[in-house]
Amino acid sequence: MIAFIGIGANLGDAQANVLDAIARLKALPGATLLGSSSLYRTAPIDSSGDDYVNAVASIDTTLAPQALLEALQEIELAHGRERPHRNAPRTLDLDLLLYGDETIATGTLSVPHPRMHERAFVLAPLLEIAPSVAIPGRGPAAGFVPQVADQFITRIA
Ligand code: PH2
Ligand code: MG
Ligand code: MG
Repeated sequence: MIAFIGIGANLGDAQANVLDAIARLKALPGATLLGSSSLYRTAPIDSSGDDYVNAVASIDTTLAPQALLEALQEIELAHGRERPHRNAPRTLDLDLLLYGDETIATGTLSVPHPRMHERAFVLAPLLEIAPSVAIPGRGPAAGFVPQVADQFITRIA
């Protein structure tokens, strides 16, 4: 299955954390890294603290969605991720954005990520590596770009 992972950080050395997350996805058993976007500096959306560093990676994986989610959470924990409150600043956040064209709604997992189409920090890196990708139930991701044009985002690397 082709899956897309959103990567974000705004605590510690955010850029290093994002790059390390990509390296860990590359090394993840049961997954092959297909691509990774540039890194972007982005203003916090519904969140406090410093600007974020964001990126998106694509993998080809045999892991089931829940197993993939748990693997992503292990990588977050390896970076000392703490969750003092919702949308708190974080050393590393890995979100399962898309899992093939599946729609998943369980207690722990919502795929497609319910707010991905409202966020430039997801859409810009996602479209960089997958220009024609569609969000199940919503349509082509590119169609949402005009609605996020007011969100600050700049490519850094
Ligand atoms: N993640 C959030 C909330 N707000 N803002 C930016 N710029 N980047 C993020 O990754 C981000 C956010 C919740 O995960
Ligand atoms: Mg997130
Ligand atoms: Mg998350």
